[in-house]
Amino acid sequence: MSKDFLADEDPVKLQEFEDRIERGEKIEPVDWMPKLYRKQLIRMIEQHAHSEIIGSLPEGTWITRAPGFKRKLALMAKVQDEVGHAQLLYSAAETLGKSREQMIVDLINGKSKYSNIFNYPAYTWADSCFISWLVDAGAIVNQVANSRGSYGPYCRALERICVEEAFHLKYGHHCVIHMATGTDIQKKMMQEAINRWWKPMLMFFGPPDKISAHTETLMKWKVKMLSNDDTRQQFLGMYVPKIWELDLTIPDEKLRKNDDGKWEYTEPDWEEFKRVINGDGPCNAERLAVRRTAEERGRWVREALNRPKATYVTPLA
Ligand code: BYC
Repeated sequence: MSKDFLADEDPVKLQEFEDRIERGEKIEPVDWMPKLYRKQLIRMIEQHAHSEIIGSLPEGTWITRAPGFKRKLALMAKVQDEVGHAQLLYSAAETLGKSREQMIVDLINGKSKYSNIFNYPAYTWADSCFISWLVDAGAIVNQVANSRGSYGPYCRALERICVEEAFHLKYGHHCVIHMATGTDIQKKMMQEAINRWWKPMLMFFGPPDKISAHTETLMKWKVKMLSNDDTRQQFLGMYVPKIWELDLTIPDEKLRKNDDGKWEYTEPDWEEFKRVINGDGPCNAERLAVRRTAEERGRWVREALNRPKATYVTPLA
């Protein structure tokens, strides 16, 4: 597919572009780039931005129900950070020529994708703890790698995001430790959350390399610095021992580290993954309905800000 897309590119410019990437140079918005590079970056950064916005919804519902003032403060700050990450990422995608308004329209119409994992419900506080620790952990593995990639604005956004995510990770780990070492009921709640989220978590890193549509092209151009399987393996290596350390189990009897250092696991249901990312998961309709409402209610603010000849009234007092 990528060959067809590249057929009408200037071969000299394409070679120069690929040489620059090979040398580890950053590509900036004003630089020449193949149309496919631009298109793939818009797709990926836009999906990432949407994931930050939608990802703040399952956790956001726990702000009012967080157990205690300190947890409430920390969760509020975390959710605010996630929305801020979306702003950074929408700005990075805009440098490639797609407007923010169009990205939001494509999200709420179901045209653009966002991460599979946020289409599952956060039933209990323990679900929110799982997201804060392990979903953020998975995101960090992906983002630290890709922050060393080729497109300047995306890499700089990722660097900044990773610094904030590191705080989220500590907060999430603290929450899970508290639950796992608390009362029997707390520990049971945490275990049930792990059981619920494990398969969507494995899917979070994308389909296996052998069926991943975009990995080869994106890795060649250093947009993705690790393949889906390598990111998943890195996550398993870093976090399975930490989960076991807390005397929690993982709902996969096959899960183990082989002598070659690779983790063996039961493949999640990739048909379910396809259904969920294409709009048919447990919470897709609810998530998009929330964004649609936000778009409608906030429209007057955006229109006012965009009015070229806005007149401002001086307050009387
Ligand atoms: N979910 O060829 P592939 C966060 C799609 S937010 C949905 O392997 P690619 C957080 C893929 O788009 C951080 N769709 O794709 C926020 C493609 O479909 P299209 C989330 C997925 O791009 C708040 C098709 O499947 N992180 O952590 O090479 C609170 C084929 O896949 C998924 C990012 O967004 C998925 N999981 O690789 C707490 C990272 N996986 O577009 C936490 C940025 C695949 O052809 N994204 N698809 O219709 C990436 O790094 C890459 O896009 C992926 C997939 C590794 C996810």
